[in-house]
Amino acid sequence: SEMRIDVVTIFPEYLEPLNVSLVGKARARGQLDVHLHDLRSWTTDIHRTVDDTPYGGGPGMVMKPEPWGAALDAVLAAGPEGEVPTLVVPTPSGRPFTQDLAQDLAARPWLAFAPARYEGIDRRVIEEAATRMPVVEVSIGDYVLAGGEVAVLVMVEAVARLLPGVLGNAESHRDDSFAPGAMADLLEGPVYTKPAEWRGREVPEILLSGHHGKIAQWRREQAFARTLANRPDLVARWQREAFSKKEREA
Ligand code: 6GU
Repeated sequence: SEMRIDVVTIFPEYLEPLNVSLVGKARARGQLDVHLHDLRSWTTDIHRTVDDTPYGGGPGMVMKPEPWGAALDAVLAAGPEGEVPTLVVPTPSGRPFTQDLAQDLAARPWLAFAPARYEGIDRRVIEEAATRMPVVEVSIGDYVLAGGEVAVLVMVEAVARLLPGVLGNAESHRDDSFAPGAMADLLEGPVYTKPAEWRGREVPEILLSGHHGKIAQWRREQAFARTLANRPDLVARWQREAFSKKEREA
């Protein structure tokens, strides 16, 4: 049930955090098999060139197709016979990375990530790869990073914690914000630990009461208030969904 992950990048050192904490431990336990590759090892010129000027003009540089083509050929050849990875291409113009997509990716045995720098990768690389393997272009949010490497860290961490046996107990992600089920699409509320008073601030009394039903109710209210304050778009979506359900039933 081990998952294999390949990452092709011009900055393998940017992926060093994959040795640390949850992902590092999953690797050490053999739950995750991560292979980092330097894209420049598939260049053939003395300058190890990976970029060139864009056809049609415009700012910045575009990643050349040849090193990416050779790199993806090598990644395919290095994996299990007859299997192909799902290729994840981080880009601000991709589809949004969500908990649903993290779960979809976590169910796949082999992922390959192709983070770009500059203005992106020559389009033909993505088109040709899609004839050989599933390809998904993914954005981690509505802002622009200098490259896709940090997005790979985000996605690998979100996927790794969903793999069987990676988190301490299976309960740990049941209440996650965006997890499917009762708390679906509700943000998590505040949490507290000892001491019961700190710098004159007390833990909400209800949490010390031992009334499990009232505590659960209070937590739902807190979660709702936080969702309304921080994510009014989610609340508006529930309202639209409730309205269309009523329409269907009418
Ligand atoms: Cl996946 N890549 C880059 N370069 N910028 C981003 C992004 C990805 N997602 C949001 N911004």
